[in-house]
Amino acid sequence: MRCWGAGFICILALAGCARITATSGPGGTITPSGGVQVWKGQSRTFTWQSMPGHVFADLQVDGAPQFLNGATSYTFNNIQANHTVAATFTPYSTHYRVFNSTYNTAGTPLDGCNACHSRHSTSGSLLNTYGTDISSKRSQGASKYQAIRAIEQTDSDSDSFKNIDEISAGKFPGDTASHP
Ligand code: HEC
Ligand SMILES: [Ca+2]
Repeated sequence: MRCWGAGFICILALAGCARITATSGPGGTITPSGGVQVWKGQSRTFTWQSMPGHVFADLQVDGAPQFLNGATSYTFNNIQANHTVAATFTPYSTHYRVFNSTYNTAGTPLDGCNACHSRHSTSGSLLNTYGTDISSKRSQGASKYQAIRAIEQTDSDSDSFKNIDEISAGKFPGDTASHP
């Protein structure tokens, strides 16, 4: 049963309703969006989609960043209070393009900034261990392409799997919790 927006049923049963406010930044959309009314105790799933030239960057729930590891939806279970959910998107970076075209990772969990950044950071300051290894090759003069090729046999996150084996398996080479 639906809980109607500012409508009749919700006014009658105000105590039984909660609202989830879903927003998306430029470069993408979230579904459903806006003020979503639900009956308390219900669940609600939100999905997001980036627009061409952009990639999903970050999901904040009640203002807190979520660590999604490639998930493309978020579900509130047993909703008891109002919540917010906000998806943000970012334009492609060159590193991102080079990585995706080299390893064919578009549409896989690795298709995002967090292959190299611990979490998307618009300042670019948060590199994970794999990103840090790329960065040190770069400072020795390697191009972006050369840098990722040069560390294929390296185990950046020390989880005993080489970067190339992790990437081939769709796992994160800079995250010890993710491996084949
Ligand atoms: C394949 C690894 C990789 C991916 C994927 C990646 N980055 Fe980066 N990024 C780096 C590295 C490494 C640096 C540090 C600069 C360098 O060494 O080239 C960096 C630096 C940055 C910077 C700092 C400015 C600069 O260019 O130095 C920004 C901003 C940034 N990245 C944004 C992004 C965004 C946004 C995405 C996703 C669309 C992304 N990055 C995806 C590796 C990556
Ligand atoms: Ca590894």
